[in-house]
Amino acid sequence: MTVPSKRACAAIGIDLGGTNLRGAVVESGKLLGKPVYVETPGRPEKIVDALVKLIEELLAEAQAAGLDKDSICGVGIATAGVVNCDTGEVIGSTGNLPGWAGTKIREVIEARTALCVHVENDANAAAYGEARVDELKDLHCIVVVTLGTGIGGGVVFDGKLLHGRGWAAGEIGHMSISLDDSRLCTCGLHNCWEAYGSGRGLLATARELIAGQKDNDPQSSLSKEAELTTYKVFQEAKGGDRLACAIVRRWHEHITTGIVNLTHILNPDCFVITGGLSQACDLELLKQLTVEKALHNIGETVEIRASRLDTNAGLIGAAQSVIDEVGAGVPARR
Ligand code: BMX
Ligand code: ZN
Repeated sequence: MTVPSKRACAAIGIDLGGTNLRGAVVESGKLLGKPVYVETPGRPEKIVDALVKLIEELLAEAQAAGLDKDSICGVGIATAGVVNCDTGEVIGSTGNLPGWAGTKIREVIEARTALCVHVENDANAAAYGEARVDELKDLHCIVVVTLGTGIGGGVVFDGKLLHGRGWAAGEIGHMSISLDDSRLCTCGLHNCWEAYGSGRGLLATARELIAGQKDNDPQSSLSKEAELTTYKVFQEAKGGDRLACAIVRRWHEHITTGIVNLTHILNPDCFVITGGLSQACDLELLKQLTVEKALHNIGETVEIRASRLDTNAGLIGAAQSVIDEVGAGVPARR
């Protein structure tokens, strides 16, 4: 494995989600070029091949920009799933990445690229990246919520990520928010927050509300959609479609339920909302609903902020963690 030079302060960051792999070279907390996207292949071996190919591509891009291989600290990989950061192995995964659990990402990528690799859960990596942003770096407790294919989370206390005994701290998408067993999550459990507040959850809510419509209700164009998409629901809501507005409102109520639970457990300084669906989220409405549903004085004081790093939070945080690890000279994973 290449031993990075002490001066190295750039790293490759990759965010591996259920839909895309997104990678970039990160230097001093900023992207060197535009992020490169690849569709996430369906099988674990193919995902590993795609990771290696992406790393080679990004190394070439770094070299073209004047960085030699020695100035690259290593590769930070943010992946959906529960990750043992000491070994870099995925130890748990939902149906969003079938068969991914058991993949020794660090071992195989280090062997194939001769670079140092740090692997972190995607939402934890996003939280690590966001918590370094100037306005947040001195706060005591930050909770990052990623709204996308699933709901991910990362909790940062005094600048350090919470990992938990079995590395599953922050798997907030799987907190139970119902008792009626009507929603099956991709993790195999019922009633998970993710089954309501993620993109898939929004579509499940849409199907329920469409099915509950009465014949004499004003007809929504969503009822005629052969294939519902989150995009379509948000578009129709923007155009004032009443059913679409009701679906989006219910989605916000579902998201608020998780935020209120976390507020009572952690009493954080702030929540940062990120992920592919965060742009569709009305943060003022979330705050208003949180104040309504949380204990007096707790809901009022918690901030709900938009992400500063946007959809690059995971890859920036992952790159930063490998830079910090190499800088510290010792594995500083917990
Ligand atoms: C799921 C779970 C989390 C992940 C979250 C967000 C898997 C494969 N994923 O709850 O580990 O953080 O989704 O993932 O187990 P995303 O794909 O929506 O970004
Ligand atoms: Zn679940």
